[in-house]
Amino acid sequence: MLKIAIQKSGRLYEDSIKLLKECGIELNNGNKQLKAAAFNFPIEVYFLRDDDIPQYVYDGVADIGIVGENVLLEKNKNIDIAYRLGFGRCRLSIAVPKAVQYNSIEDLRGLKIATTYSTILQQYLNDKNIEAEIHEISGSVEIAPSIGLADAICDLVSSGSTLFTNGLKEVEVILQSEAVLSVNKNLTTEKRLILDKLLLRINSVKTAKNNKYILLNAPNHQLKNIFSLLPGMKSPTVVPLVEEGWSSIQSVVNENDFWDVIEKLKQFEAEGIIVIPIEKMIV
Ligand code: PRT
Ligand code: ZN
Repeated sequence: MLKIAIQKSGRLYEDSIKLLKECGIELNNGNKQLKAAAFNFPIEVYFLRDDDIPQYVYDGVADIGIVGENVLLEKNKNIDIAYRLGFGRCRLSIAVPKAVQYNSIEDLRGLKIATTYSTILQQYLNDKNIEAEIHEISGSVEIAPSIGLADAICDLVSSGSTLFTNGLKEVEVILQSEAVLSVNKNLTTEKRLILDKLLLRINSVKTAKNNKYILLNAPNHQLKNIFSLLPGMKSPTVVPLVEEGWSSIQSVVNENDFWDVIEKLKQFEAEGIIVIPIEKMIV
């Protein structure tokens, strides 16, 4: 049995549960209890505060945990990252009041910076050779400058609207973060095997999300051009159409190149282009 810790409630909860579901793992009960067993996979889910997850994984109370990389680095525990999960994206940044003139990191010298991320911030300032006073607080960091508690802040940012509404501007990005699957370093062979099975499922879900299945018709004289755009998993599937000189092509296209590829396909006389989401993809 593999024990996985996820956030009990908060920004990572929904996506963590969704990921387990997409991996075909069904839980017996909701997050009202501290833990829930899956009935179709040897895994037990612990619902915890995100700040506690690195310690639990480090101690082996949980074997693995889904947590923001920002929290993992702040807690500075010796645990591995097995997978970058691509949700809960944000950045840890330093911000100062809008009216303050800011030219370079040198301007932080001697300032008082409020944060809940003192470990990461201290490390960053050391690396940059900047001496500043770190004022650790437990929440509502963004109001610290306006109440005279600090000259600057270091906090998580996603849309930037919290900074904006508090009259602050982002001046340095310390870290780009996302949710990660963290793993205890001393898993037994049995647990490692379950983890490998889970990773195979996670990978197939994530790969599927990054790709689309594409079907189209094209005149045969354009096939070479079209193949150069659509490498597919091995190579594209081509089926002749009843109409002389035409073929139907099936392939897989990466989400990042998607619109680019579609535009070029049209230039190569492709017609009847159909795009279908992929549920799982094992390469
Ligand atoms: O109760 P528990 O301790 O488990 O939860 P929490 O309140 O400590 O954490 P939670 O749920 O707020 O965040 C969990 C994780 O989500 C964080 O550790 C990050 O990895 C990730 N994440 C992604 C964020 C954000 N985006 C985010 N925007 N965490 C916090 N914020 C906050 C930020 O602190 C600031 O107050 O949102 C505000 C800024 O957002 P914008 O959109 O206005 O820029
Ligand atoms: Zn927390």
